[in-house]
Amino acid sequence: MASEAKDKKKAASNGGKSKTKVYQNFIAGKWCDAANGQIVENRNPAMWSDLIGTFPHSPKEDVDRAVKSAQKAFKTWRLVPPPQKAKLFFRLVEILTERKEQHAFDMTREMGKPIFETRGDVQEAIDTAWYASGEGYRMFGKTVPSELNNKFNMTIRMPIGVCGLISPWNFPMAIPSWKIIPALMSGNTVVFKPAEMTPLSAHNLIEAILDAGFPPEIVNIVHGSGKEVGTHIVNHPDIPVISFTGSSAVGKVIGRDASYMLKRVSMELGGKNAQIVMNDADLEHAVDCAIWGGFGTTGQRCTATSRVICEEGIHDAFVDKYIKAAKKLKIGYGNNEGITMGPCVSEGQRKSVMDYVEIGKKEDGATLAYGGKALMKGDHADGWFHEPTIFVDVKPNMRIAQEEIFGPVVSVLKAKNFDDALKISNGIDYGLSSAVFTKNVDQAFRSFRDIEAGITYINAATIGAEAHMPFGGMKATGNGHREGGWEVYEFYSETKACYIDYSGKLQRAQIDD
Ligand code: UN1
Repeated sequence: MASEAKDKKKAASNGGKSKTKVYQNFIAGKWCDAANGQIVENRNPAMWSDLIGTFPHSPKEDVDRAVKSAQKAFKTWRLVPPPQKAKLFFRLVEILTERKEQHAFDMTREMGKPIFETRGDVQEAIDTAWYASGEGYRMFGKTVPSELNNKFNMTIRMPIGVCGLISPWNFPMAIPSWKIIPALMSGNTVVFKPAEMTPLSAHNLIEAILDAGFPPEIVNIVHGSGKEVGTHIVNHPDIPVISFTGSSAVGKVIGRDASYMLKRVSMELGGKNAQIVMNDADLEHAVDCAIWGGFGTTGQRCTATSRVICEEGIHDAFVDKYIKAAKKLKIGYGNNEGITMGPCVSEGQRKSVMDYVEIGKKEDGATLAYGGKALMKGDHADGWFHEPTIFVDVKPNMRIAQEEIFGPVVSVLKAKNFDDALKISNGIDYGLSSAVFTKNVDQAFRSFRDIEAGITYINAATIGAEAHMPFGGMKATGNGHREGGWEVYEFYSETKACYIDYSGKLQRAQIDD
């Protein structure tokens, strides 16, 4: 692998042996160490003693170098006809498909979700590249009739420049692909900072992009902290476009700073998604979906089902079956056979889950119905495991019903009827995903109309958005932009209004006939 530095001198502590893989940044068309030579370790959250490799811990000078190169590369990349770009994305589809199993294995090893989930994560990147290869043959503008004779109006789409892309650890290849692929397809160049906890999947994606034959200078990856590398990207005067996925707290700062500099900024932030279960719902199906939505990815999705709102008549039966189903989850290292739920991504993340369980236990009236403990013994002793946890008798204003937990904790609430369920579902700051289980078509359509969320599913879990559909949320979940599908191409391109007057004389709009 070209990217693994031959010099093993900097290998981090692994008992004095020098087998540790040393990964690098990719800046200005070359793999390179951080300018200050600093490195950080990447470890397996299911087996903390498993050291995966080391990655650069870059200073902001590395961002400066990446931006300079990306600016230069933009001058030529913007002129490459989109159908030619499309062919490169088609090659990327082939390469990622060939490497899917290895990339999934690597991803499970570095962030913990089971291999069947990480295969899906890689597939989401493949789907995103498929979509881009088609989009390259469209990139439509519009023709619009002019109000004057002998005049022609149209709009075209223009690339913008260098895009600063900052991604989270829970979808380590899918979310970077949602950003990098449409940014490049639209003719921009990229400076990419992946999450510190999942640098290997980001590295794998960049390597696949380079192997597909894209001009190397159009994409840069700078590993490092949010505080130094991320902040510098957001505030860099030569990066006009910022896309960030992460917490609402960080998003507010990024939004403030980037907007002040008049940048185009897209933010995908938190969620507190509810699954509503009406009395007429198919109970088994609703339980299956609440297990997948609540405990898939160990609850570490922005789209995770964090609340289940049951109509009174189905509540007790639902809770009974939900607990029985949660007991069947097999918790462990996700590259092992039969595992259905992995660890939390880090010690800090598990600590935050444990804190929320304590908060839930103290909330007046809430009952811990299942789980509630960190798993620290036997096969679980070397990782950041936590039991799937279910609270019942939860009231809408409790902290566990309001705040994003980002872990395997689900609150079950009771609703008197459909209107009450909608009110509870909407009674939060966030608005990303939502689900309603009902056989009543009127309620299904009212859900689309009345739920304050960017995504509403009928009879399907709150997780599992498809890459060619718009993805994003309302309220505190973001600032109105969408990733995925056709909408993201609006974000990564400017619209230019073009007029051609072929009358040969002065024609004044709004004045002459
Ligand atoms: C996220 O949780 O940040 O819809 C993204 C889903 C996935 C993407 C989740 N396709 O659950």
